[in-house]
Amino acid sequence: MSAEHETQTSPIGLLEELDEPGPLVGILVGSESDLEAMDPALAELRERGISHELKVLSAHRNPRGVAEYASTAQLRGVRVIIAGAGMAAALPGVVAAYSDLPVIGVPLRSSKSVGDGLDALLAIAQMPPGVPVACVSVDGARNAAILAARILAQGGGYPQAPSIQSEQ
Ligand code: RP5
Repeated sequence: MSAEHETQTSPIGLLEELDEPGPLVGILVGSESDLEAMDPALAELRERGISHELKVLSAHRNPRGVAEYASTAQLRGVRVIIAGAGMAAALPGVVAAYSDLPVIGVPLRSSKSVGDGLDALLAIAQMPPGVPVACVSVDGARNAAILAARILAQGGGYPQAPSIQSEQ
């Protein structure tokens, strides 16, 4: 991976970002080429009046940027992350590795897909135990937004929370 793909944020820039309340839903995509396929998610959230933000962050081309976003999203008030990616779709899984927020992965079909998006579907669904990602259908952006809305509609917390450490 070459250095020019890395985005550097200064510690001061990060602190300033933490001061601003974030939207409830963070939508990430792995590439600008994914944006159109995520339009139904944005439309659904807009229609429901749910605040959201959209960022292009590639797990492979900008892993540091993804780690930074995922590890600070909850502090900014984000409560659900939707991540859409195609091909070797690592983005939702990497986000889930850096955040305790619920992550909904959207496998995307691209012109370079194997099996019409089967590559991304498997990459997103086949997460190892302890690092969960909810996976919707190929190009299922609208369902991801509906699921995010349902998660947001639930009350917070549960009694006797188990340890967040997963059993390996
Ligand atoms: C994935 O590779 C992206 O999510 C996208 O679906 C696919 C192709 O990306 P580009 O080469 O169009 O940037 O990481």
